[in-house]
This record gives sequence, C-alpha cells and structure tokens, in this order.
Amino acid sequence: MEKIVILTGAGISAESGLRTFRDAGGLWEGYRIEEVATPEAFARDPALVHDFYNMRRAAAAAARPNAAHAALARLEAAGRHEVLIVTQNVDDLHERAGSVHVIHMHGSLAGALCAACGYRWAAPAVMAPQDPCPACARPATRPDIVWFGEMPYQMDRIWQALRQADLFVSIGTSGNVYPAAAFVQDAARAGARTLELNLEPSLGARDFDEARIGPASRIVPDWVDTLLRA
Ligand code: BJW
Repeated sequence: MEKIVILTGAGISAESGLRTFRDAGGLWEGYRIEEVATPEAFARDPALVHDFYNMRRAAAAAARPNAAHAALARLEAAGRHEVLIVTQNVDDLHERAGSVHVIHMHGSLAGALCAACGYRWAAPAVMAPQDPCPACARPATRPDIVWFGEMPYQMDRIWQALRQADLFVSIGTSGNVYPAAAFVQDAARAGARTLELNLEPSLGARDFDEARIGPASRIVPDWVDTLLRA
C-alpha cells in the first residue's frame, strides 16, 4: 500500500477562521510569534503567553473543520493508502474531521505541562501562571506547546515515516520553521515524490516535484478526488 506523509501548517486551518502566523494579518496583538512562543518569553511574562494561548484555545474550540480537513480524513478512511498526518498546528481540527493517524509535532492547545516535573494533563479552557501542577503542586504550569529552541515531539517516528514515504505532501505551511521546513528534502532524499499544496509557494517551493496553488478548501479535496479516482 502506498505510504503518504502529509505535513500541514496554519494555512489548512485558515478557512476555519484560525489566523496564520506570517501572512498579512498573521500577527497576534502586534506580536511576532517569535516574541511569544519561546521559553524566554514565558519566563519573562507568563501571563502574556498564557493569554495568547487562552485566546487561541477559545478560537480553536469555536472553529469547525473545513473541506480540506474533511478531504484528508476521507483519504485515510478510504483505506487505499497508508496516511500519516504530521501537523504543526496545535488545534484539533484534523481529529474532529475524522483523521486517526495524526502527530502534533508542535504540541496541542488541549494539553497542559508542568515545567517543574514534566507531568502532563488536559488543559482547562483558561490557564494562569499560578495554577498548581496536579502532580507536584508547584505553580509552573505551561501550555503543552513546542516553542522555539525546544525539540518538536515524536521526531523519531516522523523521520522514520519520511524515510519510508512514497509520497510527501505539504499543505499550507510557509517553510519558515525547522525541522518541518526540511521534511521535503528528507523525504525526497529517501526517494519520495513531493507535492506542495498552498495558497502561495513556500520558501522551499523549488524542492517540490509538483505544486498546486490555491485555497486549501478547494485544492485539497481536488487532489484527494484525483488520488481516489486513480
Ligand atoms: C493557505 C491558506 C489557505 C494561508 N489555503 N494555504 C536558523 C536556521 C535553521 C533553524 C533555526 C535557525 N535558528 C533557529 C532555528 C530553529 C527554529 C527555527 O526554525 N527558527 C526559524 C525562525 C529560523 N526551530 C525550532 O526552534 C524548533 N525546534 C528545533 O529546531 O529543535 C532542535 C532540533 C534539532 C534537530 C532536529 C530537530 C529539532 C521548534 C519550532 C517550534 C515552532 N513553534 C511555533 C509556535 C508554537 C505553536 C503555536 O503556538 O501554534 O509553531 S512557531 C509557528 O510557526 C508555529 C507553527 O506551527 C510554525 C509554522 O508556521 P506555519 O504553519 O508555516 O504558518 P505560517 O503563518 O508561517 O504560514 C502559513 C501558510 O499558509 C503560508 O504558506 C500561506 O501561503 C498558507 N495559507 N491561507 C492554503 N486558505
């Protein structure tokens, strides 16, 4: 069975009403993501960083999967390909659309993490700097999100999947952030065909064998239809 690894970024959730990071309007209250998504920013102003993620947790809960999320779930459910979604997104729209094999390499808004003891639990809707950890009681709780300078989750599993992939597809990501931005090269080196689906070509556009340009809600269902018709 053909193995497909699909990397998704903020662009796939844009038409569900969730803001991207680097497009026009992709700023949060005037902050660049690099200024709020670092361990140093959290140490400096934890209330600000919690506010950022509380706001995004509420926005994600109110959002609905769009036709692109639904198409990827349909591709997996059809059972003709082995599909793994590696998402940089911290929303749960892939799961709510019905996708099963999903890795959240940059963490999840649904998770809380104790910076002191490493304990993980389900995040409440609103988190605050003084929230005690349920395991060690220290007020060191943070969102379970991978910030700049931290190691993304499940990298061994991702690299193994990229090595075995027949097809690598990148959807709605700008190619600014590593290691995800290098996955196209990792997959191509291992022999996979590569396809980019994006509103605009990403920074790594020249590394892809093929590209389709347009909104995810149109081009992802079109691509899935083509694949399932073949
Ligand atoms: C549409 C659309 C529509 C819009 N339809 N498309 C120098 C060189 C190389 C690397 C580094 C370096 N200095 C530092 C680094 C490493 C650093 C890094 O990459 N920095 C760069 C800024 C240079 N990376 C890290 O620190 C990572 N960790 C790490 O490297 O660990 C060490 C390691 C070593 C060896 C192996 C492995 C690891 C951690 C990165 C953590 C990123 N965290 C964030 C925030 C947390 C999550 C959150 O709050 O949500 O993750 S940053 C932010 O960027 C977020 C996103 O997941 C990530 C990617 O953004 P994305 O998804 O691409 O969004 P945008 O806005 O950039 O693009 C949107 C796209 O959608 C565009 O292309 C549009 O065209 C498109 N679009 N509407 C289709 N309707």
